[in-house]
Amino acid sequence: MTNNKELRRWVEHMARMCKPDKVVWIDGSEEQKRELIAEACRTEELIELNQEKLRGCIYHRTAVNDVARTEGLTYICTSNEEDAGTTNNWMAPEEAYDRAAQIFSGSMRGRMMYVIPFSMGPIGSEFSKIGVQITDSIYVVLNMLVMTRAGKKVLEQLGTSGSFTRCLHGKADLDINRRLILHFPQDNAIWSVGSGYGGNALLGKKCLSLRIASCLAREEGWMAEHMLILGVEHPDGQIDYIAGAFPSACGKTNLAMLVPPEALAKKGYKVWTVGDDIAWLRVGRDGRLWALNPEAGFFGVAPGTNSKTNPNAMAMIRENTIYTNTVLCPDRTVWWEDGEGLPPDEGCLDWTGRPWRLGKTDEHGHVIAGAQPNSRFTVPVGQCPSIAPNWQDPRGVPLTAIVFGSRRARLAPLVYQCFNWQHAVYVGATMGSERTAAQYGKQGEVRFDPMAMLPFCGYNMADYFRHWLEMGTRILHRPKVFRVNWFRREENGDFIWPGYGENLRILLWMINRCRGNGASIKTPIGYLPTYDSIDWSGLEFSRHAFGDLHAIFTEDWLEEQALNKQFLAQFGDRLPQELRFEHAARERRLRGED
Ligand code: GTP
Ligand code: SPV
Ligand code: MN
Repeated sequence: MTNNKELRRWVEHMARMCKPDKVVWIDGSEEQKRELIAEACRTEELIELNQEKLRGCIYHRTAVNDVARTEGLTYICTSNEEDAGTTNNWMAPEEAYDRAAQIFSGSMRGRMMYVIPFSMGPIGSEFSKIGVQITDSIYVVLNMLVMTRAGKKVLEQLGTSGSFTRCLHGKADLDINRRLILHFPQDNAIWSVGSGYGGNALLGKKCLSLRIASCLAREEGWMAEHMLILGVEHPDGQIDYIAGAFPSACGKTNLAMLVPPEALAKKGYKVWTVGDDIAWLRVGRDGRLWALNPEAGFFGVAPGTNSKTNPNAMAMIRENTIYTNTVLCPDRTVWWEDGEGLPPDEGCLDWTGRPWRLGKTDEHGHVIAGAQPNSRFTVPVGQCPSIAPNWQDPRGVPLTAIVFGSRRARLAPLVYQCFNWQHAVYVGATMGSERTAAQYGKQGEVRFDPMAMLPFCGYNMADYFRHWLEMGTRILHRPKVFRVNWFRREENGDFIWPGYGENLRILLWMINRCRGNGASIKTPIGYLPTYDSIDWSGLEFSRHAFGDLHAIFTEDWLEEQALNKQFLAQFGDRLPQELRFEHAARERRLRGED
């Protein structure tokens, strides 16, 4: 299959350890894909969905304790513990290899070992990175075929001597007590065992394109970020590109596929999708910051997706889509909470495979969700109706603005603009967000998630802040940076802001600001929009509610300052001085001393 000696040796070596019945190279052909689907349907790893209503779609249920990334079992394995930093789990490389090897040993007996050569970024682009993933899961192979550019053409690109990230994955017995997700930045290697879920198992995604890539990016002078990328086209045809970092399940996919409200569409505004999860950022020869989406598919959250919230997503997931952990309806279609219409009364199975109907309760009277809250769809990027025609441009797209967004019931206002790059790095570094179903842990609890990268930065986070500051000095035309929160709530718990398509109004204010227009009010935390600086055409939204969205609760902010201080203290002397300075400056402004 390949003349790349290093690759052949590695695959042989891994096969000796895992002892599969057979090694199968993934070539990227339709024919091989069809055979794999047929095989997985035979063993019930997959269920074929209704081919009239959902052509080319398949369904998969994970093990019940394998429904989200397990950050507690995710490690950065560097010889020096300090290089992983306080926000990452660390394990010495020798110990990590040993422990995982024990689990991998013989774990593929009676199974196939699939070898998937893949490229993150367009094949052949000077910015792309090649990986090769070994796995014993057909479900993982099929996901990788969607999420990356995979197969023979990648081997051709790799040639006889090209280097690649070695990505070893095995389900083993899917026992959470024997699960490890290990990163070896010094060896350009990833070993993941014991999970078959998303970010734990599709190693091109968070493991390679963020954790390993962030290490490379720091050495090579670029950035690997947990960001969506979109383009806003103006009535005159000009397009502004924006990248946005939001923690998991906080709205990247939805914002990336935004459909303009009717009144704004009539004026000639359009939104183009470039990426929904990962952005690789580089300084271009023109001194601007350029963003590339290294992925080829979307792995999106299903619950909450419907034709009102995200019509583009609804249109793209009718074909060639892999559904994971949703409800399975009797006609072999799928359903999820806050999706389209109501599920049938009879014959539905929930994500665990048990009979289920809407409103079903457990022995304590709690409603049982039919779809796992982190259930997902996997779909090729090209199927998105709003996909930007230039999304595969190897250079990426030039950024006008960067957005940090998170989920806060009260503290953060709808939007504000950072004073400058250094202030923005402080705002990003101290971003708190309520935990979602995308990772294990107490839901709703606020945790710090700097630049939405807490679980994804492959090295010491203090050095990551330093890297952000340094990048700022290298970008001649720096994007302006904004902070948003679509999730502020009323006393009764309802969201104040309608969100989704209406978010375009906020993006337009940002772009205006970048062009030197758009009124604002200077506050201790940043520049806030005035009511009249927002285009309200087609939406009745009161001045009063707008005020509620932007109220700054000084007492709360001072409490937050104390938490920020505590959070930053863990980085000790490694924390850039600039952030301490920004912290003190905000404190003074909040206390009215500046
Ligand atoms: P990952 O794929 O985990 O990285 O998440 P993501 O950031 O792409 O999140 P996604 O867009 O899938 O949104 C997650 C949840 O937030 C979904 O249930 C959405 O319906 C909901 N959501 C997204 N945008 C908005 C918004 O503007 N307002 C409100 N209220 N909810 C939103
Ligand atoms: C996230 O959790 O941020 C995701 C899903 O995008 S996963 O691929 O599992 O990381
Ligand atoms: Mn994500």
